[in-house]
Amino acid sequence: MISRRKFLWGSFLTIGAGLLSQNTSATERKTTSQKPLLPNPAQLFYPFSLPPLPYAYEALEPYLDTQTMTLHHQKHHAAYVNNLNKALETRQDLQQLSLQELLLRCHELAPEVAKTILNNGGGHLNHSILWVTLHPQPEKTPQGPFAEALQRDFGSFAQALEKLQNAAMSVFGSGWAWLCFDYDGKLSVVTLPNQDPPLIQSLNPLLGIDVWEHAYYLKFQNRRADYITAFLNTVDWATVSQAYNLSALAC
Ligand code: MN3
Repeated sequence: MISRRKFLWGSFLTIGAGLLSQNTSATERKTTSQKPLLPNPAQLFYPFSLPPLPYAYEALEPYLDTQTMTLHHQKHHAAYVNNLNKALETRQDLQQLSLQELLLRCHELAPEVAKTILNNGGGHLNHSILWVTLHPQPEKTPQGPFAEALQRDFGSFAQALEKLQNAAMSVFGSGWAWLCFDYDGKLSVVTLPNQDPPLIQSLNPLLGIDVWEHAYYLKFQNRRADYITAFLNTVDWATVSQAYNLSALAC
């Protein structure tokens, strides 16, 4: 059963994307919104595909190394996409559902199918968000209503960063730390295990730090704190700001 709040949340995401595509011409969009949009899971359908990285594998050096980026995208992310497609191959009933619907409703299915969809659908969505929030020449400062919301909900941008870093350090085993906002626009930092996406907690993700060992072990080994510091050097806060500001406008 999907709660009304979650139903509204789904519509909210869709309305946000719709406003952007219908009310702005391609030229206007280029001038007002030059950053990539975070993927909208309500618009992703079977068969799912691996999105290309929006930069070269070596582009985030020296912070995130070429070999890790290559394996992370071509092997780990690709495996989530392939396993998700494989799980739906013989399920025409599920092939009609968006990735958002699959993730919100998978608990209604047999436990093994539900687990496969959550792990691989979540993995696909989380990594699709991850790649677009990073940039070789990142904007270092949050902008617009998002900057004000950070101050309101954390005290300052620096305090928000500290909370996110601490959360990423605190994840036990495999998982992610996320900066999210809820239906009311309130920002929060949460940790989620495995590939559980913030969506299933009725949270809209803005930035996730992947602290699975595959994300950093080749270069940083057990030095997770160094990885988190390096990672944050590649975050494009203009993209993250835009993701919040566009959604706030759609409210
Ligand atoms: Mn990963």
